[in-house]
Amino acid sequence: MGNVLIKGGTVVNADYQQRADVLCAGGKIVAVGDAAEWDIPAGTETLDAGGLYVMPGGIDPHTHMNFPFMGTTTVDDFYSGTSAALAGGTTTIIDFVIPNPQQPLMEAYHQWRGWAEKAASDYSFHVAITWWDESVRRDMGTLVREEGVNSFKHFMAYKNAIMCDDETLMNSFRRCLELGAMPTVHAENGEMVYLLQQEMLKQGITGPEAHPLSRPPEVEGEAANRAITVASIMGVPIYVVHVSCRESAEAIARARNRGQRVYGEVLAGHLVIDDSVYRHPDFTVAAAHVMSPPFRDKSHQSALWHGLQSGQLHTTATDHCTFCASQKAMGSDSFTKIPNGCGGVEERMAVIWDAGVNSGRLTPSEFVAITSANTARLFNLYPRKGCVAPGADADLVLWDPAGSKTLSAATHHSRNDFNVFEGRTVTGVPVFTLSQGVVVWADGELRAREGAGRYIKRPAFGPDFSAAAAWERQRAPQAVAR
Ligand code: DUC
Ligand code: ZN
Ligand code: ZN
Ligand code: ZN
Repeated sequence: MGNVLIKGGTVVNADYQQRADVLCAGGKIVAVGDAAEWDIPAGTETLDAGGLYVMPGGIDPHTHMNFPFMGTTTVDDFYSGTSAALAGGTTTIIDFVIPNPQQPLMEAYHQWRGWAEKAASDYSFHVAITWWDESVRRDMGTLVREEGVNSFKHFMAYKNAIMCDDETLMNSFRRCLELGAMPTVHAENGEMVYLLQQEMLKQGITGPEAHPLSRPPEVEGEAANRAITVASIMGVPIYVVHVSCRESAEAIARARNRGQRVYGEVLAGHLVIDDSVYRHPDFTVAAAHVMSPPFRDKSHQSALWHGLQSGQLHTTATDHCTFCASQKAMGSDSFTKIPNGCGGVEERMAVIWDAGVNSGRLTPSEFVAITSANTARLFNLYPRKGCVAPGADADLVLWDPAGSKTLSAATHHSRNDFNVFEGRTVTGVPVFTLSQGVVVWADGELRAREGAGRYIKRPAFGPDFSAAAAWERQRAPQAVAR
């Protein structure tokens, strides 16, 4: 790994900005300050960052690469998906191991680890709990203690497939508490969705326009409230993935205002795309937007922005889960068979900068917080990831706030044939991306290297986390001695 000197830029961290040079060596940041005071080794590559922001590379805490789902597999594997991420300034993804019900957790985990070996960027895994028995309980312990998994995902939707019932939520959340791991939830009431889907089909509404009607905001709000309630009873923190509507944003804010540790993630797509896409006359276009939770009417977008601005919501992600037109066509006679998922891993940073920073909703430091630092903190990657400081990984994005581009499937790096941000012109773009101190994106040229990404272990929070939870439990009445 050569040395790289980034000269003359403005370093932006979540908590401060400064004009500074940055020296990278051996894949790490070794100095931040004034290069005139340093001995620069011969052969160091210099990047001129004049007029650019130097920020920690994005961390996308929610992607699905190489995901076998709804009878097919995503078109992006770990190589194409992480390559697209690097082109967009994202240098780490946290993907999901999703065991089939009854599949041993460790078997699924090793399957995903194998698929991910071709990743071009660093990556980590949340593991989904899709069923429960003693072996699941035991394997959660192995994953936390030996494999660096500190978060477990629970799908409250997808009945008859990967959905968790409340008993499994209770069992798994209790186990998360013991292990110091973070429970996360996909909050949608799967029973209600299932019944509403059947009603749509009975009424003869079989196209993609039925998708959002079968998953109204109320089903998300109910599930978010329920998961938060389970977490409160167990005294464990909770992270709600893809908060898409006012109902779940409010559930999170209410619980936080009571002092509960609840965290929320927002997808770039939900911030800027609305549900009119499902009424597009062309099936291919409407189906390309089928993901869960669905896009909402515009009024929900301001609730999500306000949550990010106020600190009641914390991270941004994409749920990057790409299916092409021929895969989406599996649902041409029933919307319930359209594989759920949309892309965005390359576009997230630019879309949020454009809609967030350029509009005055976010400062550059707040942008760093919600695209990188907060995720690093919540999932225990900080300060290795999520900040520009000596000792951190040299995962950086050099951002041109004045550069523009038009997002399109014709130019994106995902293998998908559709881009949900098609035609959107954004101002604020990544000019250089560095991964492990290597320039992997340079002014439109992608130099991703298959297999260069590393699996990143995330230690559990352990005793501190349980101590915080024990404080919650003190509030429970003590047994009365008679
Ligand atoms: N939602 C999607 O749209 N795709 C993958 C899984 C999910 O919950
Ligand atoms: Zn989900
Ligand atoms: Zn997902
Ligand atoms: Zn195809």
